[in-house]
Amino acid sequence: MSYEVENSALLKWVHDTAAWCTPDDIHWCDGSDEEYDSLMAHMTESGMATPLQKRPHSYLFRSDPSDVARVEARTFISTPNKDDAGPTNNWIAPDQLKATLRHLFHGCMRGRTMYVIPYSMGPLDSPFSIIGVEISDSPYVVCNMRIMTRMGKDVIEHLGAEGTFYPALHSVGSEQDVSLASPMWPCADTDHKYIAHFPEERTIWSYGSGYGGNALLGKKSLSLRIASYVARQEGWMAEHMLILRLTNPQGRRFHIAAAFPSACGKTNLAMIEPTLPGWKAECLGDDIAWMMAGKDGRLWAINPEAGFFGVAPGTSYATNPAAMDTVRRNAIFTNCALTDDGDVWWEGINGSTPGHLIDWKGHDWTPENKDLAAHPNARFTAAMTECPVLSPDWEDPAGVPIDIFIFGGRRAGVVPLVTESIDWDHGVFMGATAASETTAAATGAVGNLRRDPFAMTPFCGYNMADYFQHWFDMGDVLGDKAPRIYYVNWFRKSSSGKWLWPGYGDNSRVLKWICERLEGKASAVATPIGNIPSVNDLDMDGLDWSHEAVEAILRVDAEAWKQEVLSIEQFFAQFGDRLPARLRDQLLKLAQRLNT
Ligand code: OXD
Ligand code: MN
Repeated sequence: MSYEVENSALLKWVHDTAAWCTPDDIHWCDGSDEEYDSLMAHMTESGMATPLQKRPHSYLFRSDPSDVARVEARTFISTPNKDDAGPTNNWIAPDQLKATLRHLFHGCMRGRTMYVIPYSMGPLDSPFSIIGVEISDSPYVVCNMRIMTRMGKDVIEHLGAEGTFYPALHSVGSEQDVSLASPMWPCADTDHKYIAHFPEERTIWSYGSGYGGNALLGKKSLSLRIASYVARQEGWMAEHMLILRLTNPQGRRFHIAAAFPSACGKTNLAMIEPTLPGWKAECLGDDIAWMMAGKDGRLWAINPEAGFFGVAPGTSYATNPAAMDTVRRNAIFTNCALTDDGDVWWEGINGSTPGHLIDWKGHDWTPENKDLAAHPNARFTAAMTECPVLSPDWEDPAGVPIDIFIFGGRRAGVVPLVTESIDWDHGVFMGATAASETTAAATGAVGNLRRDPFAMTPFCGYNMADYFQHWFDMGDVLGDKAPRIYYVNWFRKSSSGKWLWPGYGDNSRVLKWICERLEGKASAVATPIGNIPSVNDLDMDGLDWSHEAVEAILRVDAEAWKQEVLSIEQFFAQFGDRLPARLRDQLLKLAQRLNT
């Protein structure tokens, strides 16, 4: 240990865990460059990491082919009372789940090193921040946590003798001896993977997967599942949202927090390069926002993370130049393809397809090959500080004041490009009924429509009906200082299956309309589903677009929305009496507006 640990609760937990998991060694992480480099050197030696000749200080990893995404079916919210986890979460009683896991964790680190990873979500000096300690037997996890969080010695100093921390225990599982040269990290088979959360104890136990969302426990597990539970108790919000600062040509700033399901373009929007002249965007975060009412009554937000864990396929200099520049150096890549000259490659990176690659499974690949060279959920891990459009205020311990909430999803039909909520309650209804076609970010079928309220279905650490009520409660606290709420759909298609909207930098056209609505400058048309820009309200300068094409993307089809009402009714039914009356009321009002 390169530092003194005075915190007896931490020392005891580490001691007890070591006695139980029986690692060969214990390594207390200090978060230094030397530590990172030496772990990478070790993993390079064992064949697990491939240093990239073309990107300084960057490495490629490949997972086991079965360990490529979050496993929602194996993710549990273990509250003593099943109803407190609610119908959208998997539940096993804490005693039973712990008994199963006690058995699995027993001796699971034999032959391996146990890493103690102290980390802070949020800047150490922020009133928002939470200290966690993850114990893991994966050096890949250590290196990723170093990028994704503030990790190491400073956290231990901050914790001191008496400070409290959220414990998280992780093992890749498997009997496989990782000291043997292995090109992939080991993992357990699907039925023995458990991503277990005990919200009342603020504790996480994750077994059997080395993949990001299942293993980097500061991210989804602590900052969303556990934090959302704590946030409700303490009166703040933990949301699956990017944070973006937009400055208009007159120099007025708008702060936007936006929730989209996984792999629906949050990172692209967080790093948007507006195509509209004079508009400037700065990134503050691409995945998670913690928000509290400030002394001024407004809602203030921080991004608790220190890095990006983004989806690589589809990222290119055309779609997200800032992300491409973010990963030029000091990055970790997972399940991307490898070029012969030592660079990474993925579908949608643009440019010509190389004649030969090593695919994400480690096999030779040529363009005739029908399989994808990179896994569709291949990822990059990179520090926020590598991002060329990072806001200078990204670490402000007070956060930034949020003006606008945006919800959205991937919908080929029905949902127009942008809709403004009528009021807070209607905005909460929009968030609660958000729906999206599923992506490769989680295991399971891709392209199925599912309701994903507030993009929190996989991440809400308690009963979703109570979470809806929490949104109403926050609105009551914020009153007329509450952010305005919008719903967007960049993904609408024509009947022949063509995208109707160019997306990416041109999404700034929609953001401009939203900002001008806040300033009272832009007009809108009231429709049964909310306020929509008319064709002339959207700034389409510089785009060769017909009136009809803009109309098509803004169209509200009342008949299709009547079907939506039926589907929302079905979706709400699962929450029974726990569903807030204010949501039922909103559904009724929508039905009435559609029928008149
Ligand atoms: C993520 C996800 O990794 O949502 O951010 O899956
Ligand atoms: Mn996410």
